[in-house]
Amino acid sequence: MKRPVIGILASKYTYGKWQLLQHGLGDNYVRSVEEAGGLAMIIPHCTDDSLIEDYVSRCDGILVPGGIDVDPVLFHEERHELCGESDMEYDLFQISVIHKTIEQGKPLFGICRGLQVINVAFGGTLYQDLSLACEKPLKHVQEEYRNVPTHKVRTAPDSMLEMLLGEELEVNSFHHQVIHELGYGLKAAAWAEDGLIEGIESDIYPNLLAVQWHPENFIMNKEDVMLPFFVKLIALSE
Ligand SMILES: [Mn+2]
Repeated sequence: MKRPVIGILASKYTYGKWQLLQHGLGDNYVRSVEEAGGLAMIIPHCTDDSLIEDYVSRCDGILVPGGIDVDPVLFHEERHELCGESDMEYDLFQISVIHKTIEQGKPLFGICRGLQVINVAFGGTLYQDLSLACEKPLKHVQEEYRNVPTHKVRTAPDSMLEMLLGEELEVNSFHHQVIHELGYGLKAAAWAEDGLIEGIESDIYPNLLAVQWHPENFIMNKEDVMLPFFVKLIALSE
């Protein structure tokens, strides 16, 4: 059987003496998709909507990976001093990919910034920093290495996440922003112990799943407990 093609959105950075623009993607994303039975295809960032539509149409599923903050203008807020680096052009590229993925009825998965930008693409808002979300947030920017879980997450009963990963699990954490108001049709599917949203799904769009942690980094462990997340992405994309 042919492996489903999973389009993963490239990050944007400059490199070398001439600071030329690059399209980047962490190896852990690629390996996790391959290990779960898919083919990883990097979708380069671009500003042309017809190109974006074409890229999405060549993929069987889309994964929006981690990255920098989302520009608060996109959820109608002024920039808070604690908001990090953002790139409006890049945000608009990703939002366009998300809308086209939904239009084409393809599975949409998100990781970390991916969850945040999906929420914004559906009209939701973010807390620009964890300190604005609750009085005593857990440590969500861990010092430990990428594949080491540092906080617990509880999944919603009867959610896809519960089915895939159980009622409670240990996750890694590398985010200083979180969801504030959920976007249209989205529902919380997992929470950290401080009540912050760590996963989203949708009743309206059942092939949507996004998490605030980084499941791809667990591919570095001997036993990859997060592989079911990627297996589900591949299964929905078949
Ligand atoms: Mn976290």
